[in-house]
Amino acid sequence: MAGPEKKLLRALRGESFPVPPVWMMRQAGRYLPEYRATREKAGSFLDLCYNPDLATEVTLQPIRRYGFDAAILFADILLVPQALGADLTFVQGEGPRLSTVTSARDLEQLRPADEIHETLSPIYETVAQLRGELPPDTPLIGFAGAPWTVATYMIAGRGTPDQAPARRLLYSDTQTFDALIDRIAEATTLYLLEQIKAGAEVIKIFDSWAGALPGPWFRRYAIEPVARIIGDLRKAYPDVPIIGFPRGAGAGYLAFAEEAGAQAIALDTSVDPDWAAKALQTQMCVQGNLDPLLLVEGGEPLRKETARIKRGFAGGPHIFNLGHGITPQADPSHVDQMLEVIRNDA
Ligand code: 1CP
Repeated sequence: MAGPEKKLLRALRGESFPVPPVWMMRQAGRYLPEYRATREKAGSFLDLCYNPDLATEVTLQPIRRYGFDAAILFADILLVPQALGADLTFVQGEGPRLSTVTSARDLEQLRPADEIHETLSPIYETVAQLRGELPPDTPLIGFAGAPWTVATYMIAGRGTPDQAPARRLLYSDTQTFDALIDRIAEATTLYLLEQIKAGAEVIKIFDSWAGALPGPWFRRYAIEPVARIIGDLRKAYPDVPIIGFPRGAGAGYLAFAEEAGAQAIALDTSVDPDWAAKALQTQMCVQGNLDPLLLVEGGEPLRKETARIKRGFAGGPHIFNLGHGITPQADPSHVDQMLEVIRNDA
């Protein structure tokens, strides 16, 4: 693509910078008054996701306010289950509720993976609109959930602290569980291919519950399905970098880095930067991993930990980010404090 080389894309290709590129997970969200106002206008969270004008607007809000080095499409990982035919609602203050898939019969009720596009076409429209409206030096990140994480919501019908329903289905009806993982993986590949076709320049795959997988199953369900998706995306679009996020993987981060085929690995808050700099950053670009609670706290603790992460990853390719999403309780002025430390190139 012509035009200025975007810093985030250069980091993903292995370059390091004295001032790393920076964006934040959930950078469009309830901590911002302008987001709350737009969301109110949209009606519900899902109405916001499926309204290309308003979804474009909330994607751009944090770029205008903070000048981040990347924008992330405003959507949700649970739109794929919805496109597969699950009933989905978001209960204010409580989170998502879905119809559940816990048997071969439930699985039969779902749509084939290649029938998702009718539901998801407004999302592709948002991507295209964003590519027209973003500043030329701000790349657009498209995303989806990883099959395991999406399956945990489809099986339980909601968020749970430990993903017990999904783990139980894995043990009690492995065949149905595997078929569900395969259906989600296939749909996710098609969804991400369309996002790239519409203009997404980077893809992030969120495996937010990778850490809930029992160790012996990590490779089979957190690495293999993601590796298949990445392989298929790269066959069609070899130059689009992919960021993996096996949150909570612990020791599994090493195997993920070596085997999933991602160009970068996003680190959760539990990962020690000193370890990751030696064990992971020598192989690929790393992204992370400030504790989002520090953006609630602000002040000296925030400045100190921001500087520690910046310093810890100064020797290689790094995208500064949080270890998980920014919370609604975060103070928008604390984001400025974080950015001051990152952008001061001393
Ligand atoms: O406005 C609101 O009240 C809804 C809050 C909200 C927002 C702002 C939800 C509900 N989703 C989103 C947007 C969202 N979700 C984005 C947009 C882009 C950005 O980052 O700015 C992204 C990338 C996601 C991804 C997502 N959704 C993940 C993976 C990342 C993570 O945080 O671990 C997950 C697990 C979800 C599911 C989901 N969606 C929303 C909630 C509250 C949840 C978690 C449900 C639960 O486990 O209880």
